[in-house]
Amino acid sequence: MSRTVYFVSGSPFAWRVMLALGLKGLDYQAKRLVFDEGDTQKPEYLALNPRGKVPTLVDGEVTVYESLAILAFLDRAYPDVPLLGETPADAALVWRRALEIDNYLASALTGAARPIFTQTFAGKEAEINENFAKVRAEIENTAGWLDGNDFMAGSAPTAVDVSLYPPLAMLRRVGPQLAGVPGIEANLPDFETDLPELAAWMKRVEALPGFDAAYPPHWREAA
Ligand SMILES: N[C@@H](CCC(=O)N[C@@H](CS)C(=O)NCC(=O)O)C(=O)O
Repeated sequence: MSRTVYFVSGSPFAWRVMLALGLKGLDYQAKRLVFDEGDTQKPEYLALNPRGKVPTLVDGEVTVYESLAILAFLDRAYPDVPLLGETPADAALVWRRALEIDNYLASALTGAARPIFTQTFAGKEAEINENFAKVRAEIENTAGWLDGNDFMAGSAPTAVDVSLYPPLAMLRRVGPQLAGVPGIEANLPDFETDLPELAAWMKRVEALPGFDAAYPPHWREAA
């Protein structure tokens, strides 16, 4: 049976799905789309995902979009290596934290970073800096989730880990570049020195099966 993930390089929502597939040991074909080429707005892609966003998973006869829905589908379809914990209480914790990532961290990150990367930030500096303050608070909050465990919701990796790693990796990568943007005070932490438990957790995620295959190709190309 064929399994395809449509992704854009660096999309944290697509990256989490690819990490989840790797963690479960599932083979997949990664079909790279390019925003600048209009790939996500082409009729053949809109037929799969009418919102024109990535990711979309096509798994045999099943097509799913919205990354958290994809994780839920994968966990029901392939329950080995659970992404949502073992018990109802585990599942509640995993869902809560995954939703906190999307509703608070990812939304603040988008509000802060998008105007900078699209060069439309002039006049919006105060709002962007407010979003960066929210991003910093959310990062510190997530560091507390470890609570002495190896992963974000206990001793094994879950949907929380695959959802949190991509935005943090993005922040770690862009932080130094933002330092020189006029009027912008991102003040992002240095993970190694300011949040060593989080840095150690990132290394554990980087050692998980399938990590390399999911790594954004344009980051690899730039290295
Ligand atoms: N809630 C969606 C968010 C997906 C999303 O926003 N993807 C971005 C890339 S990171 C996208 O495709 N944006 C294109 C657009 O908004 O036109 C999910 O979890 O899948």
